[in-house]
Amino acid sequence: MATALKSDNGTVPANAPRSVVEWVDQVAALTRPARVHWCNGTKTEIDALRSSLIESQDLLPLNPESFPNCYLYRSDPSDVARVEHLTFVCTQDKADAGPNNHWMDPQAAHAKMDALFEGCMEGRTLYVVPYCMGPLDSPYSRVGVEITDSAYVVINMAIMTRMGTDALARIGADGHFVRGLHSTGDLSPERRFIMHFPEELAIKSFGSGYGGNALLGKKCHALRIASWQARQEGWLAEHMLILGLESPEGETHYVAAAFPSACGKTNLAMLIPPEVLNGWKVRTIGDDIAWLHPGPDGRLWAINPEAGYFGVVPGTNAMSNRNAYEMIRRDTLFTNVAVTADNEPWWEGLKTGTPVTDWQGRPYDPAQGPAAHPNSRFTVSATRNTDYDPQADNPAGVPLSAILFGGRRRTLTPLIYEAESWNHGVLMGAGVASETTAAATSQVGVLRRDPMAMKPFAGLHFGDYWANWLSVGKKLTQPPRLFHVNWFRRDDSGDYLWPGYGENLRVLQWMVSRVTGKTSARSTPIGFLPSAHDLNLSGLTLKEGALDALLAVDNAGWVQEMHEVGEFLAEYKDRLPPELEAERTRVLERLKN
Ligand code: GTP
Ligand code: SPV
Ligand code: MN
Repeated sequence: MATALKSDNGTVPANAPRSVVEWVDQVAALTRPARVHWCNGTKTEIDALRSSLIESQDLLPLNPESFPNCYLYRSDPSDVARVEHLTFVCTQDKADAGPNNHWMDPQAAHAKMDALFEGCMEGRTLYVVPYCMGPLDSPYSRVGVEITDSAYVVINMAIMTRMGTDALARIGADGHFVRGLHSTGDLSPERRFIMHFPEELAIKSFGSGYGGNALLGKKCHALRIASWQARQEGWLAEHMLILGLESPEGETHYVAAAFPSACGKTNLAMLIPPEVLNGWKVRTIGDDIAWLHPGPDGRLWAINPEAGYFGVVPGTNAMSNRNAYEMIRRDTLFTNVAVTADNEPWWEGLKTGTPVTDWQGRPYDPAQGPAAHPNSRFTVSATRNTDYDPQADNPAGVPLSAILFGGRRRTLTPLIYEAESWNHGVLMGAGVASETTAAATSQVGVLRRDPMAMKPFAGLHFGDYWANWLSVGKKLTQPPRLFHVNWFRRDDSGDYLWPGYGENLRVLQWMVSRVTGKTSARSTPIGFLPSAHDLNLSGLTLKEGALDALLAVDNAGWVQEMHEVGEFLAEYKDRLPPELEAERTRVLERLKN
């Protein structure tokens, strides 16, 4: 049996499969680390890694009285978000990556990346991080190993995944695992690439230590690689939250929702009902990723592959999301927030306290921009959420009653509308458009098509991805109902028409009443909408005219929209499923009549 280099963590774990050991050896020969550390995921290990990061001042302890066991990490100022222009899907046939991805020939990509990885870990530690996406005992879960030279990545992966010895044991039983190789390199944006090889179940990421670029179990594995596998195997890997909504009568409905990055998934997943709606209860299964499988009962079953939250910090306060606000007051890793004189974390939208040091560690000066980076993040275990649903650990997952698509759109798309059929819903999801956010490095606020919130994350041709959605739908005898929502409509002065956050429950209520058949709806060319009196608005004051605007279908605007959706879909040419074009034509005809 091959042996790895001498490890400072004792030796190679007894349960390490040969395939993993051999791969670690190959990578160590290429990257030439000073030592190899096989992670076991124990508290002792993570505590020691954290202590070493504190010693090197990479991690700053925050106020231990008000924020016990909380730490601040400041990234390189050029490394604060996902880099979509440097993210590639490398398939043998370029067509398989689709016009929706940047593509590179796999051989060329390996050569490029291996040249960067050569000797890059000299003097550093190579960490071997075995992880399981999903409950350890779920048939739907998948395993991977990330090799990284960043201790910050290791402590994040320990929160975000089931990491360590048990995951390694599952690889032994599985045989297959996703190989993720990561190095922060010298953090030069010139030498930063996130490469995916779906046919090889491999990822190579170089030059960034940030979230989605570096925590390879998350977007790289659980979305880009998994969406490729899902299409081959007949399931769905999606950028969705999962929540359980319990009515006052004690009936629970599980709902998944796909909103683009920084468009409200974590907030909806942790919703606290407004007081007038007491008796309702939301529990969180997941806040970012869902793996959906058609079950033998004809329902669609969802698991959350993650074990923690990597959430947007700005905007979190006791009013908007009290759950998250309380949750991140202990045992939390903050990245790129500001700090107060009391050494407490601070961010825009917190509504209390004053920043003295900005996210880059400079004395705070409003002339230099926001105090916290707009994409500053918290990493925290899901179990810290007081409304964490124990069903999240159910190996079978939860059966979905509804799926929501949504985007951040200041005009046109109503507060909520419902698809007439699964295929119509797939068109609705495919046509999602949303204003870009700080979660990726590019201009913010630009409207772009982001089908199913998967534009940056589908590791395959969108035509093939939609075909898979349609074929999954055919397997479901009790499909979830499909809806589209928009919390982000604005008036001419730029103010939001809808209060959002906890008040979104009123929209979920209508959705549940549709699922249970307890309410009728207005049939319009774009789908079913509630009338104003169908929504429970007690105790809510909206601006004059807001509700009418939120529930209106602007015919001329939608004709234009459907033409634009048509142009967008046409980019997918011969791989575009004809059913989508048929649905679009049907909607357009209705709009014109
Ligand atoms: P990712 O983690 O990037 O995938 O983001 P996410 O979809 O989980 O978004 P999140 O819930 O973190 O919200 C992003 C931003 O939108 C935060 O600043 C929130 O305060 C804000 N936000 C969330 N929900 C609402 C809402 O209903 N209305 C308004 N106006 N803003 C919201
Ligand atoms: C997103 O951008 O959708 C996130 C954060 O959830 S990241 O992990 O960077 O992808
Ligand atoms: Mn996300």
